[in-house]
Amino acid sequence: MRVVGAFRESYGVEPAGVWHAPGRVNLIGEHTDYNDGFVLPFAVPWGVNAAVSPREDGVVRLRSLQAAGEPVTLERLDAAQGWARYVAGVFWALREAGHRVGGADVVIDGDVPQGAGLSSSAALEVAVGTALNELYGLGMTKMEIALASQKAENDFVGMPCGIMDQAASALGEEGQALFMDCRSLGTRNVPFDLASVGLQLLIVNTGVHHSHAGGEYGDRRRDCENAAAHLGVDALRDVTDLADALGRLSGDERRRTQHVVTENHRVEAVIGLLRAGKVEEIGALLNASHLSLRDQFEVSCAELDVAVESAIRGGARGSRMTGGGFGGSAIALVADDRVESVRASVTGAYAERGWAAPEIYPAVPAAGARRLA
Ligand code: GAF
Repeated sequence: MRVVGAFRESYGVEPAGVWHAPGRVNLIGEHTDYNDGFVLPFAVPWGVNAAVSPREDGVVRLRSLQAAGEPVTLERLDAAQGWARYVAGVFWALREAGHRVGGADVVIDGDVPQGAGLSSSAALEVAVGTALNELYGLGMTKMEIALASQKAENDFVGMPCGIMDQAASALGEEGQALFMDCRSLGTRNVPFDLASVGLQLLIVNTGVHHSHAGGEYGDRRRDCENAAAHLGVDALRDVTDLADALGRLSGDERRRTQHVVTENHRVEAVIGLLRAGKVEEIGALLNASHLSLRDQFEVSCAELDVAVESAIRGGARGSRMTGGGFGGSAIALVADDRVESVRASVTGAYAERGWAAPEIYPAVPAAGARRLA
C-alpha cells in the first residue's frame, strides 16, 4: 500500500496500522441534517487511507501525499494550517471529550475526486478518529467517532456542518444506503442495489466550487434556526402543519422552511419506494428535491442546474444536486442503456457554454470506516 511506503520513508519505521474512511454521496435529504431531519446518504468507493502510529510525547506529525513537502510537526494543535486542521481538530475533539489521546505520526493518502463535494474532509476526520479510537483503546462507537469528527469540523475548523457526512463515512455499508434520523441519531440500512434492476447512479462532478460557499452554508443554517424560533419549535423537523407555518413566515425563512419540511417528506417517500423494491420510481422525488434546493433553499448554481437539466434531457430517470451546493456534484439515476446518451447530453451542454467537461462516473455504496492493515 502506497501510504505504508510513504510512512516508512517519512518516519523510518512501519506504521502501527492503516485505517480507511470513505467519502459520501447523498441520495436525498439535503440541508435537513442540522434541522434534526432525515438523510439518506451512502459511503462511496473513494476515501482516505491513514497510516498511523501513536506517540507518547503528545506531538502530532502529519504528511499528506496530496500536499507537497515534509511532514508538519505540531507541538500545539492550534498551529495546524489548511488540511492539517481537520486532523488536528480530531485530536482536539477527542481530548476535549476527556479521552486520553497522546500524539501520533500520520501519513494520509486520499482519492476522493477533487472538488466533487463528496466529503473528503469527513473521510479525513473519520479515518483519523477511527485510528485513534483503536490505538488509544477509547472504546468509542462508530457514531461517537462521527460526532467527534463533526465537533472537530464545527468547533476547530469552524465549518458549521451537520452530522450527515461523518455518519455516512463512519457507518456506511457495502450495498446499503444509510437512513438516519438526525435528531435521535437512529440509523437503518436500506438496501440500494441498482445493478440488479439495470440502473446506475452517476455522479456528475461539475469541478466548480464557488468561493462564497462557506458563508452561505452558515447563512442557511441561521435562516432555518430563525424560522424555527419564529414558529416556536425546536427545529424545522417539528413543523407538522406546513400550510400554517408558511402562513406565519415570509421571505427567506419561508422558503427555507418549505424546502426542509418537504425534503423530509421526500426522504420518507424514497425509503418507502426502496423498501417496496421500486427503486426505478424514485426519480421524480430526486427531481423535486433539486427544484426545491434551487428555488426554495437557493443553494444550487448554473453548473449544477445545467448538469441536472441536461441529464434529464439525456434520459435520466431523475437527477439532483448532492451535498451542500454551490458547486460539487449532481447525481443522476440512469438506466444502463441510457448512460451514454446522458453522458453525451451533459458533456454537450457544458461544451455549448464553454465550460470544462465534467467528470461523470457511477457510484455504488461502499463500506464505511475500517482498519485495512
Ligand atoms: C454539507 C454538510 F457538511 C452536511 O452536514 C449537510 O448539511 C450537507 O452539506 C447538506 O445536506 O455536506
